[in-house]
Amino acid sequence: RLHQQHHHGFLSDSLPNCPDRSPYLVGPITVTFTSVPSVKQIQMKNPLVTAGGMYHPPNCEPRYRTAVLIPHRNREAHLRYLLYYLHPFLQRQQLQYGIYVIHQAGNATFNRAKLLNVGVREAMKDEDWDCLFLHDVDLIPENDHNLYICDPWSPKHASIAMNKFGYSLPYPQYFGGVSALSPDMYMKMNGFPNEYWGWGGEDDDIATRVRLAGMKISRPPVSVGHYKMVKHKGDKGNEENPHRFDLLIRTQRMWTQDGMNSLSYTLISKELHPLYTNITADIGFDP
Ligand code: UDH
Ligand code: NGS
Repeated sequence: RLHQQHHHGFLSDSLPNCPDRSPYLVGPITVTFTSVPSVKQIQMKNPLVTAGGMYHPPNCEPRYRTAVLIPHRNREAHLRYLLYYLHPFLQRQQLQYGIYVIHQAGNATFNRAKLLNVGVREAMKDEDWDCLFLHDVDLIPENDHNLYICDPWSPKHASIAMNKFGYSLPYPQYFGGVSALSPDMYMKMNGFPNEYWGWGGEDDDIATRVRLAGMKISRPPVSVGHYKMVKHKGDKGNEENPHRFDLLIRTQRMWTQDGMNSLSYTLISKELHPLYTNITADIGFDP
């Protein structure tokens, strides 16, 4: 409330609700990766975004509050492409939103799923988000009918048609890239696993956890689930995880013990950048 008063000079109750369907949607978007946009350029194009990458529609009371959480280390150029496209995309959807970058401190092996757990815990301290979008940094949505809101009953897999997989799923159980859960659903499955260090398998584990927690993955129509990936090579510090198949056999036994209820990390900093909130955490290393 305070935030809105500050913004508009009057109480939010005097704003009409945003319409059921945003009038600003355009459908397919052309995504290109030429020169990396600068932070200044992105800021200029998004004057209503406030410190920490927060946004509230100026003229209506939003129906949804979405936090976008991006696991990150050493992908600055990708991050700028994503911010360049994502801020206008989310604004056209008339959402209240915040963008969080969860940065893994140090050089230990990367751990995508644990970073996302950290992001959820930290983001929920800021705001009563009703939807969490877990978002790889190198995937740009190509159609704004792909609404960044949660399904009421199901974890949603959004990146179902990526260009690198010929705009289809690489395999039916694939749950990588971009997914969306309400905080309740996230907690119901005890969040994501903390023990996947390095590349691969954690997304398959997450898909299994969804099922074990008694939920079912939903997917949007293929045409709206289009994503374009920024091309890149494998990262240093995120080599293939040789233990991933062993871990995947144990999901059923582990999901209630490993997750949000076992999460431990040291928060190093939480900084409000003009275009996102940067959470830097020491999440430890592969024991
Ligand atoms: N990420 C980083 N920095 C890293 C590693 C990963 O920011 O060093 C983040 C980033 O948000 C990325 C996500 O974690 O989008 C997933 O990383 P990934 O390498 O698993 O997936 P991506 O789709 O690349 O980016 C897959 C191609 C390389 C795999 C080669 C293994 N055989
Ligand atoms: C599977 C991996 C997933 C990964 C997917 C797509 O084999 O983590 O490939 O990978 N599962 C295992 O390794 C067990 S990609 O083509 O994006 O590199 O997301």
